[in-house]
Amino acid sequence: MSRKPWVGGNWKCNGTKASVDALIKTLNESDVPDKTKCDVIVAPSHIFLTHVLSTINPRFVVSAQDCNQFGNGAYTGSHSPQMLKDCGITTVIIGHSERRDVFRETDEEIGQKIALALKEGFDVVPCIGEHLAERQAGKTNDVLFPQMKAIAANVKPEEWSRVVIAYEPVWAIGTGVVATPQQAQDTQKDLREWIAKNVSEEVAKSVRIVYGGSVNGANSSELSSQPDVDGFLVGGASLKPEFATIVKNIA
Ligand code: G2H
Repeated sequence: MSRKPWVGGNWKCNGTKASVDALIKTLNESDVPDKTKCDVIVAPSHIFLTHVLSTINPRFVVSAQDCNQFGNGAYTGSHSPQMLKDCGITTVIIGHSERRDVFRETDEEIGQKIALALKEGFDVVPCIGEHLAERQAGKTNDVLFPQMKAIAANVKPEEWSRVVIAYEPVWAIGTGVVATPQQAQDTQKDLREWIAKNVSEEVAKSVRIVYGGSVNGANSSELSSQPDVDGFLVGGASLKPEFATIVKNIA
């Protein structure tokens, strides 16, 4: 694989001050390969972002799990990219399926968030994924390609180097049902072909597409052997010491 592996830990809405400190200690003491071998990000809840940033080894990049599409102003409860940047955050996950399904975010809003975050200089991690019924109906690409279109419409040619696409089938998220390596490979190959056709061959070759959905220390090795799987977005297992195993399995 010519692209540098990328592994993200999405801590979601989890943690206490004590458990976050314990997790940081575990990561700081882990022997994950250095930044030249693999990009590793951790995405705590917004409330812990500055604490994590000031205590974690700078080998790890600290990411937000979301940002708003408006900037600063009268937007109660939200966090602007400008505010996150001022706090030292450089990466943001956008359009996770929980944002889409629980918070009813649309492709249009997700596109606006991507555009603003990129404009503010962030690395962005847009997420896409199909539901089980959609996969079973053979409509996976009918769902993923419009999601990709909404993302691509908001990325300028020179910004693609700051984009990592996370493919997360919704049926695999937090369920313990992981996509088979072949399912992940086939889908991510289709996504790369879509990018080649609709963005450019160059971006298709260089952009990293990572898989998310019940990744753990045991299944990550085989998944990472697939040519179009450039890494992982990890939820549940990123709260455990096995996160380091997942990184080591792909780096
Ligand atoms: C998918 C993933 C992290 P989990 O949401 O983004 O979570 O690994 O718990 O399925």
